[in-house]
Amino acid sequence: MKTIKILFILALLPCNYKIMAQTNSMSMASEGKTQKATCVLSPTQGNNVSGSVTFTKVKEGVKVVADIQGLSKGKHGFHIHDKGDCSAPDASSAGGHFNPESMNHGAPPDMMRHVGDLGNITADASGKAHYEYVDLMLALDGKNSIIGKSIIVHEMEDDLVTQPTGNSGKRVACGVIQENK
Ligand SMILES: [Cu+2]
Ligand SMILES: [Zn+2]
Repeated sequence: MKTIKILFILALLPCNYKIMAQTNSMSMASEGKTQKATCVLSPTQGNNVSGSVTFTKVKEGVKVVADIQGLSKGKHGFHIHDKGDCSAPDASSAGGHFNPESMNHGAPPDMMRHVGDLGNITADASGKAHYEYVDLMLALDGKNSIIGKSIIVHEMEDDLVTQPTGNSGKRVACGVIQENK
């Protein structure tokens, strides 16, 4: 009887190991962190600017792709702002530029910049702008995570120098950045 019991336990063992191994690889995958995030931009009061932005983790950093319409021709400041709150009619509820490292305002390739500084988008005569940039500073997890922050499109060009805003004027569109699940 004892022998049978032992044999039975032995027969079960490899099976348990298999389940353990599977559970481990599953938890590792979910801990594999955010790969993608999306933001839908809606116009602020009195404006007609809308669009979408995607953030995808790539080897070098995070690839940002934006398609925006309803703009006036030319350059418009394009930033990640500190609060994921677009509720105010002028989007002032979104706060200032996302700046977890307490730096000065700058341009995307600068070492000294806000994490949220994405420079400008450029609209053509039909009011459409397409933006693509692989950013080295912003992240989809950890201290520089942009999940739950907002994106703001501005009325005017970001001069990339004026502190702390780039002097790009009013906020014409706002959206909250959400993790893709
Ligand atoms: Cu801004
Ligand atoms: Zn800034």
